[in-house]
Amino acid sequence: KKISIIGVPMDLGQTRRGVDMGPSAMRYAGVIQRLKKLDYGVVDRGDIEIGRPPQYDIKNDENLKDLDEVVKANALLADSVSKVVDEGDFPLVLGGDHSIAIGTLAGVANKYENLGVIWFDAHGDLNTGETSPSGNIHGMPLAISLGIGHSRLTEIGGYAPKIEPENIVIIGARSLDDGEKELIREKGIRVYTMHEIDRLGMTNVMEEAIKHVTRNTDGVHLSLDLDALDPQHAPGVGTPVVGGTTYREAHLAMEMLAERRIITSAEFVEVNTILDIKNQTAEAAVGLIGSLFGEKLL
Ligand code: DIR
Ligand code: MN
Ligand code: MN
Ligand code: MN
Repeated sequence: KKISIIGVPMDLGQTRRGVDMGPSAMRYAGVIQRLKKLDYGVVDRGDIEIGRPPQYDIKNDENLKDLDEVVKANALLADSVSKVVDEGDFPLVLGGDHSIAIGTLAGVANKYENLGVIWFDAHGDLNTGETSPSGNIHGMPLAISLGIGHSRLTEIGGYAPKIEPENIVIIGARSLDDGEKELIREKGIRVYTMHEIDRLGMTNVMEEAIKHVTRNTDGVHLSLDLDALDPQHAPGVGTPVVGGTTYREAHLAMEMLAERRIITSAEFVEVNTILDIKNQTAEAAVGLIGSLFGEKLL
């Protein structure tokens, strides 16, 4: 199977500049060479165009910052991802802030009867304009994909919802807002917080998570926010939270996904090069991508 890479230099889903350079940073860290070495055919489809507001001044209607640009870019991304799937390639999306998961999922989910999702993140990304403390759309994509939130976002791709709550698992959470906790309880979303990772170990968490997302599904999307890792290993993220997964725990998770061959699309997001130290976070992302596609230590 060929891997098609799509870059999304999006930084308008939050307010810290620099995450727009994430796709360049991961390319510079050698993502394409790394995948070619694993004998994959790789096509780099370049970057999605992001509309820039004419002068930098953030619109915030309905507590949704830069909604117009986020909607436009995600509609383009959805089209592009949809074409990749139709051509039989594996879509690998490089971000950009996490608001781009809206477009990735819009492009993928209607190709499957029931799409499973593994959401690797310090956060739940389950806010709406009503519950968000920040108005940042990168804190909302999982809710949007469930069909919860502003209709201009939930209707991207022309259908809603993209996914069902019982087919989702969140791994690595340690910063959840009140509205997110409420939605998790109401919808019965499976969450492995850092507490469960400490307690059960990453091996058992992944065994259970894989069982959960494959129970009822015919494809599984991996959405990996680099802030799931501890800031020690991934300093270049906009919203670091202490107490995250170790470097090896994250790799183990990817290696287990590679063994089971369950992942049918993936995105790696929130690499912020301005906040990074010598491209360490982009390099960590590329290492994880290597493990996800079957790279072995020996
Ligand atoms: C916070 C941060 N929950 C918000 N979310 C982030 O703004 O909604 N998600 N950083 O990855
Ligand atoms: Mn996120
Ligand atoms: Mn579907
Ligand atoms: Mn996050």
